[in-house]
Amino acid sequence: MNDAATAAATATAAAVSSPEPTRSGYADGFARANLPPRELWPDFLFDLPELRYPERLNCVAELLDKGVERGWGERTALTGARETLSYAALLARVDRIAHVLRQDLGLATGSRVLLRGANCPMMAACILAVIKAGCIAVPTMPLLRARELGAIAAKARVNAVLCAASLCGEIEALELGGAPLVCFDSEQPHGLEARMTAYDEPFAACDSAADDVCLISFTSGTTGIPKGTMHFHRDVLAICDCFPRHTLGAKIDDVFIGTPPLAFTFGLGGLLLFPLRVGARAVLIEKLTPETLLAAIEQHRATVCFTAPTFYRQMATLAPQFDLSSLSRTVSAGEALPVATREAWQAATGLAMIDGIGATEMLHIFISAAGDAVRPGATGKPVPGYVACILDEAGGQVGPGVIGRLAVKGPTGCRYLDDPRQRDYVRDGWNLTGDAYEMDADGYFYYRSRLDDMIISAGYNIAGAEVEEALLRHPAVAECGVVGRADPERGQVVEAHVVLRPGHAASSELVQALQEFVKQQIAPYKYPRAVRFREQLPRTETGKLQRFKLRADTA
Ligand code: 3UK
Repeated sequence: MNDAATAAATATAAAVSSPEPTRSGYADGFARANLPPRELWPDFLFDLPELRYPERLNCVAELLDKGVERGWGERTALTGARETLSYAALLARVDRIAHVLRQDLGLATGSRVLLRGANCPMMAACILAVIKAGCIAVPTMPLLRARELGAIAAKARVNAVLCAASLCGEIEALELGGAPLVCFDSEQPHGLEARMTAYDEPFAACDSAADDVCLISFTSGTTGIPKGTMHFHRDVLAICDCFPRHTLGAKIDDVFIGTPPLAFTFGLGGLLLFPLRVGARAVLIEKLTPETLLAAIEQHRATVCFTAPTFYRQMATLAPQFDLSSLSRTVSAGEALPVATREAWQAATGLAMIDGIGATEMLHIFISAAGDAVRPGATGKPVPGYVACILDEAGGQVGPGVIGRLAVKGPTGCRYLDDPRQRDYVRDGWNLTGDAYEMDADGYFYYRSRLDDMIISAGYNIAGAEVEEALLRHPAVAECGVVGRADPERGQVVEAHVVLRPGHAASSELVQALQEFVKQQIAPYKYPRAVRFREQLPRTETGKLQRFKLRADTA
């Protein structure tokens, strides 16, 4: 290659991976200024042609305005408990809210807007409007209290808050440094709906850069100070063009439903962004239980469901009472999917579960498998667009059959907002999720445990999930969580916390029966030396078991 050709090739490569930031479309430079230093970024991969986005990009204009231009205006975009919005109606609403943000509240582009609300069309419209207006969405979960909200508002230096009227109490208790609070679902004279009536013009989307931050999502971490993960306009489209396109096979006539909050990126993608990308419909309902989710699937003839493994386990028992014939794909994420749960769900519905591991840092799912590619016990293979491997303590890649740290890269990756923990999550360009995984010779990835949850007992490494798997096969066990408890002799002992199914009573005979049952299935040294019965297990709003609470409970 001559020099000119080499230079041209380099220039093309540079444009694809955009190592230098482009001209920001924002007046307020807070987000860019607080990105981690370049050398601490993960590598980004844009090998797939569908991931090469233009330099100027507003992801909401791409998802919504383009959808209407494509002729989807009359199609249903969102169905809530009280209202249904077509694509055209959603666009009109988003534009009105965007006018309120920029004109009425006078927010500069690049401002951070904290959002608080349960899953419903209005919450969805607010998130989209913030991003279309060139502001940065900071969605928060309904169960968060003033102290947690205060930490998030301070870290992201929020300039305004949009909050569902029913959840305003916790926000009013905050010191927001003058940032306006506007309530929606409200009849107040200064509420969002009242302010929106002043505007019915279309809103021209902010001319943002593909690498301008549009979303700061705080990790649902069970401990420590929350970490804000920063995502670009291009990242939002990249998640739509990877898992839903290649693994899920999202289609225009799909009806998406599920439980994860829109403030959790699992829900934001699965219940809003993915359906919009293909012109499909999303059903957004708050406070779902296993029963009401099943009823809603039947009522709305949902085709795609997103929820956590424990929800599927409870739904499997109830499924025969409902007509679920519309469902064709069900996605489980947030926690490891036990084989017993996969089997119970498949027996009840005939559906092979699509397990997928995602992370707030990665924005969405990056290892998964669907249909004939499913291998029970494995999460799956890297979703097209991503690569993954297993690393040892020293950072070297290990081969099949060796447990190590899961490492991944792709079009999305970790960029914490001003946080020293960036160095822990990203090493040598790889994103380290904090999970212990193992690969097989065919390239399938198997979850073993969280790295910091590995139980070490009398010199053996024991993955709690494996013991949970075994216990879940017992007919008396509804749910369980297995942790290591400090022990003077063995370092740690395996301790099982068990919720019984109705009709079973706690007894020392049952403890022994469960211990024997585990020994029959897996290496006997892994059996739970302690078994405790509980009414329920402590979980986060995102469906994750709070193991630290089990360990702390010495009662
Ligand atoms: C665990 C899984 C085994 C794993 C998430 C889908 O869960 C999400 O994001 P979080 O930041 O947590 C990430 C951690 O959760 N995990 C998630 N899925 C699985 N473990 N099997 C799975 N299928 O420890 C991971 O590191 O809360 C999930 C989409 C978006 C998300 N943010």
